[in-house]
Amino acid sequence: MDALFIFIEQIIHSMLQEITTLRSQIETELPAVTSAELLDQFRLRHLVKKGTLTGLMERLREVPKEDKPIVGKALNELRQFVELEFTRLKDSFDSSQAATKLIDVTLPGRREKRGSVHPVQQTLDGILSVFRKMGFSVAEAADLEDDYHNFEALNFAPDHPARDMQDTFFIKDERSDLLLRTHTSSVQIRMMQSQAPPIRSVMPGRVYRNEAVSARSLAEFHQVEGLCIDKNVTFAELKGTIITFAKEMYGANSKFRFRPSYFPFTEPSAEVDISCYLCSGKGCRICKYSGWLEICGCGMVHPNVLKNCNIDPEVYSGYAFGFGIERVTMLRTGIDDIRLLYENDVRVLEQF
Ligand code: 2NL
Repeated sequence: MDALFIFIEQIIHSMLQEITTLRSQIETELPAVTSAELLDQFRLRHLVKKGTLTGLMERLREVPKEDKPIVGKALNELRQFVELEFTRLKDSFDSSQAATKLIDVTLPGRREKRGSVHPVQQTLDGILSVFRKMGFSVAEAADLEDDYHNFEALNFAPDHPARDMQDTFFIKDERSDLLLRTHTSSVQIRMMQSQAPPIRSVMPGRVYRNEAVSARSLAEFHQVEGLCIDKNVTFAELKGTIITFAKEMYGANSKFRFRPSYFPFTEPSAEVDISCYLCSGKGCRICKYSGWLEICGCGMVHPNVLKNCNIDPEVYSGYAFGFGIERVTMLRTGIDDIRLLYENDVRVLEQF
């Protein structure tokens, strides 16, 4: 019994001795580990499966259960010490390597990508500045509208196709008549209802249509509409306003034509074309060989619309017009796919 006891005592003693010896051996080795290569050799000596530390760990099995905590603790401390030293050296070699790379002052600088005003916003700014010069004020209202301001007051028949779920985004709500406005005409209705003529305003804003996205149309886009109400306002004044505006925007040499059209809220109604900027009317791919590009819709405000806003059509008359800002941007920039305007690819945007 005594002999066995002494034998076990010796095992513990020699294990602890070996741990101490290994530690001082490693401590003397460390100052010599001065490169990544030497560090790797250090790792192969001590930290791999066949290394010194695992060797000692395996011999922990020989230690009796009640003494395992003391020897185990000493071994763990040694392992932690070695691993810590290893990471410290590894980090210092890694970062000194990175530092040498960073301070290569001969490398050319990387150019900073700078932001700029979005082409659609540039177009809007240009449009508004022209209309301000012509005496128009600017008005805005919420994107969320009700059926009355978006359709009813604008003389849309109850069964008009635009009122279909297919064309308009309706909001699911206890109030069933909420929708995302399909044009900014709703802002004009609100203005006519809240202030007496004379009115001379343009209304820019985001509008929504339940349409498939393609190179030519988006479900969410921007419009500017204009409205002028006063005594003795004529179609001639409408023509003069549109042509003056469009010459400012597209150049004084542009030619225009007014074609009869139909909108529920204007009578008579017209669509305006500009001579193609690319072929000056000769016919090309952009104008589909017609020589003309459509730029806006317009007309004299329908008497029913005036009545809905408590304006007497016997005393007052007015004109209104509307155009898509993305469409003007495409004509101005030559971008032929409307989706490019919203993919926010810097390579596209930085050109304008
Ligand atoms: C187009 C055509 C247009 C109007 C919008 C309007 C508004 C009121 C009364 C009468 Cl409150 N008219 N707006 C009139 C004619 C055409 O827009 O093609 N837009 C993209």
